[in-house]
Amino acid sequence: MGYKVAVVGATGNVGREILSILAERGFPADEVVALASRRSQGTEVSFGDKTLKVKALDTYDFSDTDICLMSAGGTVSKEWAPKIGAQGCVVIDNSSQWRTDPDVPLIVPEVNADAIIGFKAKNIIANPNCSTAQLVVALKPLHDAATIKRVVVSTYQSVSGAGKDGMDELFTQTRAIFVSDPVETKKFPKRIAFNLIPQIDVFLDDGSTKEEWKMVVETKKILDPKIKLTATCVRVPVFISHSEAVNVEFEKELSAEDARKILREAPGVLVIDTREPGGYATPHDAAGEDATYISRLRDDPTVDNAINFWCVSDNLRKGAALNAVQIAEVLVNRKLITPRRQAA
Ligand code: 11C
Repeated sequence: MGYKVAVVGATGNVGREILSILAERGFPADEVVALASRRSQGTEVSFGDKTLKVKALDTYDFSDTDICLMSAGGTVSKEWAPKIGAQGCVVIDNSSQWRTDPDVPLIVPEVNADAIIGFKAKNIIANPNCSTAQLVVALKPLHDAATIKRVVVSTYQSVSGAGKDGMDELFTQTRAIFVSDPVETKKFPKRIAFNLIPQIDVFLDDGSTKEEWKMVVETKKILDPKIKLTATCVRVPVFISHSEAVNVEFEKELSAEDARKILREAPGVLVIDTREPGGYATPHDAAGEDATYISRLRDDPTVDNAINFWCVSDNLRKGAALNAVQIAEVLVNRKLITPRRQAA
């Protein structure tokens, strides 16, 4: 018998993407169950060429479910992940609730798959923030080659990072501007259509935002606590894919040309960089794709051993759903879990 997999938050942007990636990649599941709040009970969601009827999370029995892919926000995760884990089902959580817990591994399979073994403490594995996931995929092979000292990153994050409401707000405001209707602002702190907003998540005491803080602490946990990182996170009027302008300073010598060769061989990375008009990846190119795209590789002549590059990836896929499914694949491929219904 194969695995039984539950998807919590199945009606959301990321939940729907998880279902489609499980089907696309032929995940070895005998049964996939779509779960959400009672409000969504009975809603139909697609799973490959099948349709699943959403069941209510709070009445579902996890005792024979092997893996729960959860994308329902921090509050749901705080309450439910420990309860589900205690029933012997491994939770792969997309929220920020467990990422800094020392007993919960924070995993990007291309970067730190070996750390997954720590899941046994709580039966919970955390998926990083979307802006961190694509960044560490690009940084890992460079860190292995020349040891990263410092990273300066500016992000250009799509509205889908803020969920369906964020996407609806960009659409509605854009339409309102075209037909000269009043522009309403609900989800974002300022107008997002034909604008950009240098704030993602709440402000912290030091003037940074929580999104910027997440990039710092998550990169340290996944890659190396010695790496210094400073971030400026910006919301842009793009529906899907986050982009990042990255400056990296190394301990050892590493040119942009060396980096290009290393990144061409790196797992999960696709280099598109022909130094001509259009010879780089844009958010539109990355949407619906699995890779982390690297473009605009060049030396930084203002400091020793430093390079600049541009990094783009689909935030709903590598930044969330794809990474979560890849974590589930690591559990299965490394035989860290066996189907519970077979054992019974
Ligand atoms: C955004 N990165 O673009 C956020 C969304 O910690 O998982 C994901 C938040 C998180 O708004």
